[in-house]
Parts: sequence; structure tokens; C-alpha cells
Amino acid sequence: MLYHLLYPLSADLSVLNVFRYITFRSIYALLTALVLSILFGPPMIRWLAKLKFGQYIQSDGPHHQAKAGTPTMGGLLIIISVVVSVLLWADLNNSYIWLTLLVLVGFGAVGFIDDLTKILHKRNKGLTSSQKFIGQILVASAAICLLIFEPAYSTKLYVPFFKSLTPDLHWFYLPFAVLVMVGSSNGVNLTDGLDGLAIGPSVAATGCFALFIYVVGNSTMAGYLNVAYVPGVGEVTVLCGALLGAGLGFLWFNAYPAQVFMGDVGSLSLGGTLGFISVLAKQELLLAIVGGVFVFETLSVILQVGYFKMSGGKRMFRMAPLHHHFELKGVPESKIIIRFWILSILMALMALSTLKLR
Ligand code: 57M
Repeated sequence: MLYHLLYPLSADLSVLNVFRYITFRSIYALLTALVLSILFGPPMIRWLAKLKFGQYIQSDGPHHQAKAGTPTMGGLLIIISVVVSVLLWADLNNSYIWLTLLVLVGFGAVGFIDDLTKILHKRNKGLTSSQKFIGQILVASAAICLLIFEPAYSTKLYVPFFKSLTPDLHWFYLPFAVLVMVGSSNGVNLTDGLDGLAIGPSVAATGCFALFIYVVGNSTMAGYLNVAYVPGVGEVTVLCGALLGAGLGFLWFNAYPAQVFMGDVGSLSLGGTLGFISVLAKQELLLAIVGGVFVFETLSVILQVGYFKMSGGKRMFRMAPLHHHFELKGVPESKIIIRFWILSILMALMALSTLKLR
């Protein structure tokens, strides 16, 4: 809205010309979302606690009983801060912005229903995994169908490291992109089991994709770096900025020892949105590197379950996902978290280096 209100006045007041720049608006979107989440964090945490939206703790896992009753559904703070900041700073005529907001809110709605049913039914009984899965598929399919109809968007797949390997997936692109989004959403959800464990790597991944989105939306840079050029997608950098700010603001309260958990409303929407941003940036395969921590966590569950079945009851890890394994080995929670953050920063840097390795 600020963009629409102030930029037209730049003809009379040249200083307002800065509103034209994606970089300027992205930085202010970041700061706005950060300030909003830090300001509204404490009242929201008090409100969630008052409504008794506290976490039920399973008794079969590592010792998290001290965390019982910590308010959950803090992901609402992230979603609200991003939406407000994007409405203020982004060009609202840009359809990619609306599509990404649809994904953020749509995946958030699936998580919200899951969290709410868990809280209302007590004892952690939320949506069944297939109900959640159907919800995620519906939101992702709607977004990808709308995206494919954008004239500037192509269904080609850009393979990292190979600049001339760009097969066109045509209609197969729909299930592929849906899989990327749903997989990413569940990967972040599985990772969200220690204070700050999901939001730290999400912030690193968002920062990395903000740069990719900016490059992919700029014809000169995209041409120079040999990546796909998607006209108009650069505006989504503003949304990435807001997501970065809101993520850091949420981390303020979710840092160990956490005052609030994000809940499925946060983890499903963050993961789904990261998946969609990778689709917009035509870097779907690179998401496996950028979100490497989410991939390791998911792989640990697949390996654990597979090995358990094949070996007739033996376990590969003390408990999956991977963070539980380290907890049960006696590694302090804050050490696991910070080591996973270090890993996620390294993975994001590695992914950025592919811009030059092709
Ligand atoms: C949800 N939820 C956290 C919080 C957060 C297939 C199987 C691997 C599924 C997996 C599972 O259910 N994962 C998804 C994980 C929970 O956090 C809530 O959930 C939201 C995210 N969806 O925002 O609201 C607990 O995590 C802790 N937490 C923090 N700080 C945070 O900032 O400490 C969360 C956020 C919270 C809190 O204690 O209560 C969770 O872990 O439950 N299931 C599992 O992870 C289970 N693993 C398992 O059964 N492994 C088996 C097989 C199936 C692979 C095995 O290894 O043999 C374990 N989870 C728990 N206890 N809690 C089992 C034991």
C-alpha cells in the first residue's frame, strides 16, 4: 500500500523514487515484519497462554516435560507479520505476491486446524496424517495450477550445476512441484522439535532464496549468471524480506528456552512457502541443498522406519527424527540447535555457490 500510495508521488517529490526499488522495499519489509513480531510477540504469547493454547508433551520421547504448557501456535505471529508487511511494501499488482501469500495462508490454515483440534481434543489428537496430507496437496495444487497459467512462467526444470540441462516437464510439472511443496512443508514440521530448530534453518533458507529470487527476476543478472529469467518474480524478494524479519522476530521468543512454539500453523506454512519460493525461483532441486537440515531430518525418519521393518525390529537411530537421537545420546539441547544452525548456514552458502558452478 505504501508503494501504491507513495511511488506515484515521486514525480513531484523525487526522494519517493526509492519506492521503485525492490531492494529498498525488501529491507523495509524485513524491518517492518521484525518490529511487528517483536512488538506483538509478548501480547500474543499472553493471549495464547490465556486461551490455554499450551503444548501437550508426549511421554514416550526425550525429557521435554518441563516444556509442558508452553504456548503453541506462535506461527500465527509469523503469518500476520508477513502479511501486514507485504501489504505495506509490495507491489500488489504482482500476481506472484498473491500466489505466495495464498500458499503461506493456505498451508497455515491446514496447520491451524490441526493445532486447534489437538488443543481442543487434548492428548495431542489433531488431524490424521492423511487429512493433513490432503489439505497440503489441495493448497499446493491450487497454487501450482494458477502459477502454470502465468504467461511468463515455464514448466522447464533447471538442473543445478548443468546450465544446458533444462527438460520441459509440461503437465508433469504439476505433481512434481506439489511434491516439492508438500515435502518441504513436512520436512520443516518434522524438524520442529527443539527450540529454534526449525526457524533457524528456515531463516537461512529464506535468505538464500531471497537472493535467488532477486537474480531470477532481473534479466541482466539472470543472463549473466545463467539462471532462468522469470519476469516479475523479483517482487517476491519483498515477501522474502518480510519472511526473514518475521522469522527473526519469532526466533526472539522461540530461542532456547522457548516462550512459544510455532505449532503446525507455523511449520506447515513456512515449509510450504519455502517450497513454493524454490518453485518460483526455478530452483526446485536446489531446495534439497538449501534445506539440507530438513532433508537429513526427514531421511532419518525414512531410514529408521525402513530399517525397523527390514531388520525385524532393530533401530538405526536411538530415535528419529535425528535431533531426538542426539538428545538421547545426552547432547545438550542448545548445542544440537546451534550445530544444526551452523549446518544450515553452510548448506545455504553451498547452494549460493552453485550460481557460479554451472
Ligand atoms: C511433530 N512435534 C513435536 C510444537 C511444534 C513419523 C514421525 C517421525 C512423526 C513425528 C512427528 O509427529 N513429528 C511432527 C513434531 C512437538 O512440537 C510441537 O509440534 C509443532 C510442530 N509440528 O511447533 O507445537 C514437541 O517438540 C518440542 N518442541 C520444542 N521446541 C520447539 O520450538 O521443544 C517443539 C518446538 C513439543 C516440544 O517437546 O511438544 C514433537 O517432537 O512431538 N514423531 C516424532 O517425532 C516422534 N518420533 C518417533 O515416534 N520416532 C519413531 C519412528 C516413528 C521414526 C522411532 O524413532 O522409532 C517422537 N516425538 C516425541 N516424542 N515428541 C516420539 C517421542
